[in-house]
Amino acid sequence: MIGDTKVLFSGMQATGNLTLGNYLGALKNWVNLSDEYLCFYSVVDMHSITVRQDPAELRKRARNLLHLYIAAGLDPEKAVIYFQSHVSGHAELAWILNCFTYMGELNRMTQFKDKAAKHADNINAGLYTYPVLMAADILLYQADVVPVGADQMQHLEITRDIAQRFNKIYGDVFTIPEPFIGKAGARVMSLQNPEKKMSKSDENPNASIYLTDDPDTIVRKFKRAVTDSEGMIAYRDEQPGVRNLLDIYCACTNHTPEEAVNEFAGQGYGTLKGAVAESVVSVLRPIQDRVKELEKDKAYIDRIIKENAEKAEYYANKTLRKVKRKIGYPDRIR
Ligand code: ATP
Ligand code: LTN
Repeated sequence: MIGDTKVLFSGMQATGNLTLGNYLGALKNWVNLSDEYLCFYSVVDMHSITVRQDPAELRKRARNLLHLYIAAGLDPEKAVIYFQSHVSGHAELAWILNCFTYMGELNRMTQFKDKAAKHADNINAGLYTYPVLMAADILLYQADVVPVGADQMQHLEITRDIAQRFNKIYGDVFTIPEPFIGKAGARVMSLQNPEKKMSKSDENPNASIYLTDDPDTIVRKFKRAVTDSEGMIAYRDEQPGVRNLLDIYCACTNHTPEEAVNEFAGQGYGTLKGAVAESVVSVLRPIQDRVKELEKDKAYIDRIIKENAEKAEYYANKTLRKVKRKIGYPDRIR
């Protein structure tokens, strides 16, 4: 809470190509929240280096992600859109919170287990304490709400546990954040294996729709999407592939599953796939066009980067000063 405005924080990693899952499950739900909340949307480049990155590539992707935030409809004059690495408070608070987090808690994190298995040659301490940096992101701004996909709930729970533990010792320092899960598109599944979530790190490019895919690619990927042999369009657990297509269609057209099932009643999977592809193309086209415009406007983007880093830093420092005093760091003499 800042004054009487509630604070919202969320972030996304600048690793890999963003997918339709990232858009429908996260970005899309962030739009239009800045009237109600003071919103912080970070490009979490510090989290990105928990896996090895090519420096030029990371720099480019981080900036692209900032463009995408704006192109998707976030207003950078209202919401604080910034790079995590520009505000050193994230690293400072993360260190402090590391000292209030148990290894037993971190050992339970499923994302760590998954990523450690995937990057067996580089299981670094940063990957292990990733959730603590995420807790620092959220607590640094005293966030009341955190929009995240279902896969990030465990990290939000550990954030709450760390904050409560800290508050119990030092008094009410941190706001305890609540999750905020959007309805539509909460979990977009892989087009090649509908039991698995669509993920930007999937090796099979046909499994994911990337936000940069052109219309032909989108149509082709949906044509190849895995369905089943039931030959009937229904919204049910037994047909995860078809259900995923219906979910995507609904998220793109704002229809309910019942409406969609009625619309496609008696039709074949080919018709459904064509309609889903078309709905996705019309959602992505304006975003892709806007990204192209923003890429040309370097001066504008530079100003946003500078001003928002300063804004974020101002709020971050307020919390940090309080935390440092509470834990007993000596006062700085100026
Ligand atoms: P990676 O494959 O590198 O783990 P990812 O595609 O799973 O990446 P993240 O960077 O972990 O994406 O997530 C960014 C945001 O997008 C998070 O809020 C996450 O919950 C959401 N998200 C990611 N994948 C999906 C999905 N398939 N459906 C809905 N939301 C998703
Ligand atoms: N771990 C998240 C990204 C992330 C985040 C955050 C999300 C980093 N810090 C703070 C919400 C709030 C992810 O991989 N999606």
